[in-house]
Amino acid sequence: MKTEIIRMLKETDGYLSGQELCSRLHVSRTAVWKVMEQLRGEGYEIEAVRHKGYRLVQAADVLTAAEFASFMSGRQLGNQVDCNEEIDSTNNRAKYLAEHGAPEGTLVTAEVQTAGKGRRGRTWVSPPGTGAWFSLILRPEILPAYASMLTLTAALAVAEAIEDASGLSAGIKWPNDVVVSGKKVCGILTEMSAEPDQIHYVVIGIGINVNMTEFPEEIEKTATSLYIESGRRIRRSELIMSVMKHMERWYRVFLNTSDLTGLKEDYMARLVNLNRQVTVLDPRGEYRGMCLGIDDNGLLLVKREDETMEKVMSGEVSVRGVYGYT
Ligand code: BT5
Repeated sequence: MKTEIIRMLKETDGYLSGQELCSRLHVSRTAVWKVMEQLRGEGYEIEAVRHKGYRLVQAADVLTAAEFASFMSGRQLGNQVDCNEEIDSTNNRAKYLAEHGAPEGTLVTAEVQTAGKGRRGRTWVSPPGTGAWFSLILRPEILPAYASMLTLTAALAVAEAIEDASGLSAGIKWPNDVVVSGKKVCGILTEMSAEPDQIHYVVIGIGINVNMTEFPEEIEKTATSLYIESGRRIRRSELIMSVMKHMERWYRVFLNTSDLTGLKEDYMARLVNLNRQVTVLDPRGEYRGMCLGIDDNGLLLVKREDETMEKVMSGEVSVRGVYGYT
């Protein structure tokens, strides 16, 4: 009933009469009033006027199952949500749920992560209440070798969702960073369980700096948040569900061909490395070159200074701009 009430309040322009709520939900006025009190307690600003009814002044910035469900309309991704207050890492929780049969589309969120993970053992800074730290379980019927392309697919979905929610223009630093004004606003960590020819599940972990006002010293120069860039606070649940919406679209496009043919153009349009000098931090030897985009499999095309072409795989290397982070 809570979800229904949130949804009805959001859909109504003006006041929603108590009478209508009671008859649509088949419950008493007292029951409706109790839910309204509960929602107020969670931070929803709801106005109640005699003879008019209830009006949602402002939804709360909460990550609850009812709030997420109020956005759903027949979509697959995000149709089941596991909301956590404090957790080591939403990726770990998602992997646990996937091992125990959680279906494709299950979304795991947390207010705070105590051991947020980046790639290759790095740390992801995930303070309480201000970021969107979440993981999505997918079970694609593709070869395991193709799974890394899902990171690029997710980066595109996140960039679009950020633009929708904040109006900021969001670029992508290959393969897994979303950047605003040259700084990292989101990182993506894809993990998978598979046999040589079959995927059991893929977990896509996404961390977006939403309402943070400051960062620890070690990332201060390279990290930013949507709030810092736009001056506006953004409701995290809305942003996360927007990522689900965009991801749903691009995931289908990806599955059609099992490669990036259908989304390469949109990805490249946001690629901040494009036509720029990059340094490829290859463990076998660092080199410089000009970034010419990505191929259909998401490999980065780099023309070395001696004119030879390299196809860079995301698992092996990091790419840096020659003059800084991007
Ligand atoms: C990433 O790794 O960018 C992947 C981050 C994925 C985080 C999400 S949150 C939900 C889910 N659960 C998890 O445990 N993880 C995922 P990488 O490309 O390795 O970048 C890590 C580097 O980014 C660090 O070494 C820092 O330099 C920097 N960094 C750490 N926290 C940051 C933050 N909040 N914002 C910007 N940069 C950060």
